[in-house]
Amino acid sequence: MQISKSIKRVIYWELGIPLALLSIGIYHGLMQVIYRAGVLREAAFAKLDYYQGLTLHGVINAVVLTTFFSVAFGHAVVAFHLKKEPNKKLAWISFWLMTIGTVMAAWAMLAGKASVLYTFYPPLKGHPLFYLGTALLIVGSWIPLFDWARLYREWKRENRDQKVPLAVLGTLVNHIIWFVCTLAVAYEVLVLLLPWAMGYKPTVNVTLARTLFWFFGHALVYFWLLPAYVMFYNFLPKLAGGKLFSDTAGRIAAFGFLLFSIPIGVHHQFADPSITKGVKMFQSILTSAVAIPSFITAFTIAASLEYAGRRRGSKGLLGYFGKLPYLDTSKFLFAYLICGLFLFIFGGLTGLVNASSVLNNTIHNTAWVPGHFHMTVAGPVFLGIIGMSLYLYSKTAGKRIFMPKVAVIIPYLWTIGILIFSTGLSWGGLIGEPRRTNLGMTYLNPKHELFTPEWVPTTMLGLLGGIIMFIAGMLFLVVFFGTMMRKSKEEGVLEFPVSETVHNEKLVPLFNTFKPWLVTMAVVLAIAYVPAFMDATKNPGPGAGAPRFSPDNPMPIENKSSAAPAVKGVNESKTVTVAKQ
Ligand code: HAS
Repeated sequence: MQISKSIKRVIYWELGIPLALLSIGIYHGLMQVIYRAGVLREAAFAKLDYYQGLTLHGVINAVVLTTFFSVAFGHAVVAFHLKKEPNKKLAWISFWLMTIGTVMAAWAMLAGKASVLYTFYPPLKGHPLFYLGTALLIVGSWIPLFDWARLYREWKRENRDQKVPLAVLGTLVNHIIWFVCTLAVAYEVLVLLLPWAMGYKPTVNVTLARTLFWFFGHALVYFWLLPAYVMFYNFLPKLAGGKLFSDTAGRIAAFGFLLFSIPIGVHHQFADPSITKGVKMFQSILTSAVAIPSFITAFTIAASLEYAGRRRGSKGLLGYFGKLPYLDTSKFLFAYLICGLFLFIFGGLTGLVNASSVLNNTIHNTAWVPGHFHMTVAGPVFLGIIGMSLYLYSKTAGKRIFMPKVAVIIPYLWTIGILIFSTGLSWGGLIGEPRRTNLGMTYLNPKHELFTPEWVPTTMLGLLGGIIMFIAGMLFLVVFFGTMMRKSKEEGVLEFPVSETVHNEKLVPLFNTFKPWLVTMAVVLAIAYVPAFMDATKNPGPGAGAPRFSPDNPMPIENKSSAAPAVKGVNESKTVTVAKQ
């Protein structure tokens, strides 16, 4: 199908800007493993401090790239499947809000005024422009949902007896989750953090801020994941040479995420004393429930791949794995998606370990956690994003891929890198290696009294994996921007490799409408979160809350020279430890 130049352009900018920023993001990923392995034993390199680099790494890779991509991919999916174009004016307003917000936050981070990591936990204080920029990025990404919902309603009126295309259903579910969960972080930023960061309020309730953040924070990971799920269900079976095993399974999975993505954020706060045991227990159980849509996906996609393999002549129980188009340059997207799925097996299993409040005590705030999330967000999510960005751009621009053989090898190289890197981090985490720590300054410095030799092999594995990932990432940027610089060889079209289904399943009205799911979502949210917010409001910690701290000083900002804490009852050194972790 053809789309207007204006919508094409908005999509290109939304793919291109975050991918250009990715060069900064992956450079700081490489610096992380270098610092942590003790190769560098300094607090800063090239005038960029360790926490500044880690903030840039997290915010660019996990927030900016994912948000821009989800909006661009959403425009393409909705336009293609509903055969209706998004409103151009709204698409550009959304783009500009997201871009201005990104520039504001990027300035604050690059100037070293917001080294507060992507979780921006108080009492670490960032520059107000960092918070405002993040808020603008979020508000910009809300706009398309309302426009797509309008197109969806129009389409429904015109196609009363038809199933809503699964890809559109997944995209709408994703942006509804995003809209609801970001309301909490918008409140945190605008009502709690901004007035405090600007000095209008002396203290902030740290527990409440963290609870609001994680209301958003865990749903955020499914906002990252769902575009990849849209690709797994709708495109992967066709790329593999087969069909989707069950479309209904995809619908159940999508609505399952709608119910269970948000009311589980407290599983990031199992160690927070202000939240009571009952709330933690309830959200721990719901966390197990959120794994169900992923288990459904694992079996449905495995069955779809088996179907494809058998069509290609495979024999035996697992013979189909040998018949898939792993290195076919004309179907390079397959390589990105299958590698992501493979990594997600380990990402999912480590997630289930985290979800148990008992096991969580062992791994919380250790290197195990980045070990887990690099096999999820840097696995299916990142590979889906870069693979689809290249696919979408080359198709709609009518350009051939630059270095196609390299393009198809990149995801395998990346997967090898992640497997080595995450093995190092997970192993290190199990023997106490902390996350978010510049280990080269102390624990990995043989001259320091805290030197811990057990962490030498684990951080060396991290370093080796990190270098391989860096090479794969840079190669991708060469391929993507090399493709951009090529001349168009044919007319560009918006086209996806849409899979047919194996069975012609009946339309089940419950899985073709949003209303009952939205009501249930509201009820589950209220049950899970009203008690959590009551806990957080009742127990703000010592004093009325925490004053402002900068990452480089254990004293509150208001009272730099004095040994006494600025606010009665606040133990400043403890507060800083909590904030960094
Ligand atoms: Fe998580 C922490 C629990 C999924 C990301 N998670 C994090 C953090 C991030 C993150 C970024 O309960 C750190 C946040 C921070 O900075 O503090 N997570 C889970 C659970 C799941 C889960 C239960 N996480 C994700 C996804 C992420 C992500 C997805 C990003 C996209 N996570 C936790 C918990 C913590 C946590 C605690 C807090 C830890 C702490 O203490 O700080 C589940 O959704 C996972 C379910 C997944 C599965 C896997 C299904 C497998 C599939 C693949 C099949 C493969 C096939 C192909 C068919 C059950 C679908 C085979 C092909 C071949 C070639 C073999």
